[in-house]
This record gives sequence, C-alpha cells and structure tokens, in this order.
Amino acid sequence: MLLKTWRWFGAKDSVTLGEIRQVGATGIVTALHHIPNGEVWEIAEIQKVKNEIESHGLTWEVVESLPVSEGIKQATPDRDRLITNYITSLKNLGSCGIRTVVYNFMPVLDWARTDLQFHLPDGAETMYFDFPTFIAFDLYILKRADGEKDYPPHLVHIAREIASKMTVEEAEKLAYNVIIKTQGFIDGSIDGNSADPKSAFLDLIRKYQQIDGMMLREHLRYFLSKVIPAAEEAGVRMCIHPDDPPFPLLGLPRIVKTAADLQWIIDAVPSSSNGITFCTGSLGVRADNQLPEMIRQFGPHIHFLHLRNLKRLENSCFYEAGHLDGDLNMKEIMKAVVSEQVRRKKEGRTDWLIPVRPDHGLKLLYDFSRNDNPGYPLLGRMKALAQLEGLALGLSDKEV
Ligand code: DNO
Repeated sequence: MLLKTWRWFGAKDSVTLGEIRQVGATGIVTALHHIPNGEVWEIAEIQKVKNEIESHGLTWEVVESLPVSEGIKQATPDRDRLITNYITSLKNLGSCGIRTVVYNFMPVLDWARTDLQFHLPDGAETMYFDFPTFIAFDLYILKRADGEKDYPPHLVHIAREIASKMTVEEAEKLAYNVIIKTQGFIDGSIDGNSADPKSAFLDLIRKYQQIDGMMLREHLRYFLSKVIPAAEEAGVRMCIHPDDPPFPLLGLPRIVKTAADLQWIIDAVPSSSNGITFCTGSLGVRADNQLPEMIRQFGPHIHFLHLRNLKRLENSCFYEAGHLDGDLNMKEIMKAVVSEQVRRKKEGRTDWLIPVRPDHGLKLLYDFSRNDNPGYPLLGRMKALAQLEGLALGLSDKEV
C-alpha cells in the first residue's frame, strides 16, 4: 500500500485538483508559492490553501518546499532573522496539521537539466542532463571567471567544442532553461522578469566564493540546530531533498549527494524531525549510491519518497526514463520501501505509511496539447503513479 501523493503548484498549475483526484492520488504536495522566499507563512494563508485542497476530497500531506533563503545558506548577518521566520512558518504549519516539510540546501541553483525536450524512440519526451553542455553554459555562455578549474579537463574540452557549434538562439535557450524555466515555478532565485538574468545569476554565485563544502555543512548544521528543536515541538518532520544532480556545479558546493552526506545530516542534530526526502532520481545519478541499501540504512529517517528512474550515460550525463525502465531497479527499491513500512507498522509508528510521489514523468499523448510545468505532465505522471502502485501492491503482504 502506498500513500499516493501528487505535486500541485497551486492556483497557477495547469493540472487541477479535480484532475489529481481522478488520477488516484489522495495527498497533495504543495507550497505557498505566492509568498516571497524568507517571509512568514501566516496561518490564514496556509488554511486557505488547505481548505481548497480539502474541498476536493484531498489532504495536504507534504509541504514542498519551505525554501531556505540564500542568506541562511551563506550565513549572512540576516540569517537569524530568516531562521526565526522559518521557525514561525513551521509552527504555523504544525498548528494547521501539516506535518511533513521538504527543503533543500543547494546554493543558488536547484535541479538542473540541459534539454527539456529530449525525444525517446517511442515519441515520448523527457529531460536530459548533458554535463559537457552544462559546462559550456557555465564557461562560455555565463562566462563565469576562472570556472575551468571546477571541471575535469577532458569535459572542458568537449564543452568548448559544444559551445563553438552552438547558435546564439541555442545558447540563449539553454541559459533560459537553466536559470529561469526549470527554477521559476519552484521558487527560483532569479525573477523571470529580470532584465539581465545571467548577470543576476553570476552575482548570486559570486557570493559563494569563500564558501566551500565544509563551510556550507556548518551553515546547514547551524540551521538544523535552531530549526529541528522547533520542528519537534511543532510536530513537524523536516526532510532534506538531495542535490540534483548529486555533484558540484558552477563551482558551488553540493553537500547532499551520498550516504555519507545523509549520515552526516542525521548525526548533526539527532531527532525524528531531522529526516530525509529520499529522491531516487537525484541520488541514483551516481552509480556508487546503492539505493535499496540506502533505504534500509536510512529507513527510519525517510519521511517522504520521490520515485523516478533514469538512464546513466557516459561523462555523468543522464536522462529521465520511464519509472520501470532505466538503470534503477524499481522493484528492489519498492521492496525496501515496503519492508520499511512493515517494520514501522510493527514498531507501532503512526507514520508507517510514507508519502510517495511520482517525481517527474514522461511527456506523452495528450500531454503534448497541455502546458504543464517541465517534468510535471499530467498523463506521464499518472502512468508512473499507476506503475508504482501496482508494483507496491504486488510486493506487499495483505497487512500493508
Ligand atoms: C524538481 C524538484 C526539486 C525539489 C526541491 C526540494 O523537480 O524535485 O525542485 O522540489 O529541490 O526542495
């Protein structure tokens, strides 16, 4: 049995709550996307969205995300005020009965893809991350100073070739996709109306010049040491989302990539409120991340699941594959999930059902006549949800 959830981007989402109900999800994953990053989520605003969700017979299961401001990640003088606001929002969410909250600690850029319209042989469309193309964006379109040292020389070489063949339009489209299109609808750091998004983006990156991975970890520890006790008190489970992809980009540190990173986070502030969003598509980019094993290792701390598959290619490139295709063994992953649920149930945990959402989906069929957010088409995700549900049912004993 799965607690089937679905990401909904609020009133602006082309996928409606009515459609989501028909698809078979029961839980909604959403955020107050209209509240600027760093401001308090007031109870009245939370309640409004909650009521709307409930009026469709659905429940608001997970907040994705309560964004962590850049000031907290950079430890600017403003960070304590931002953390106080964060804690107030958590308390407000808890008092409205919303108990699971996702966040990430990726500097500047959230997820990254270089091609949002990669065609699979059957005509479906998916998203692709081509590392050399991303490097070409960084070094030759963004023109980040001294960036070459941040990538392996052979990839810089390929990137230079790619850049030399790119038309101006292609370069602009790539920059737009990375900086605005994939970020805008999930609380991106650059305003889509910015007159010069590339310079604004570079300015943000420059703020991390003195911040390496060790220091970013300490900023995360500081954040957790303040926020987790408050979350505990509010009855809220925090769950950090891994870095996507799970390696450094743009010379920026990324610190949620591996089992060792996750263990560090769990140990930093031990608490049942200090948990993980287990995102198979993010962690699975690295072949050294053994996902079923990691689910067993971190089981008690996994408060939310993003299930997705991918096909790894050379040079750390990958594309998102159908949920039962690709390099990740979804059956083994689901077995580990089901066992964790059984274990929790036996232990008497009330949160034994872990909310799961099909994270991204292929664009297929009637999706092509819709205008859904990149990665979040209606039919592709509906198919994925059905596949995951079938898999879970087939693997479960009758108690779960
Ligand atoms: C992309 C998403 C991420 C995720 C955040 C969580 O599709 O998986 O943007 O929501 O990183 O904070």
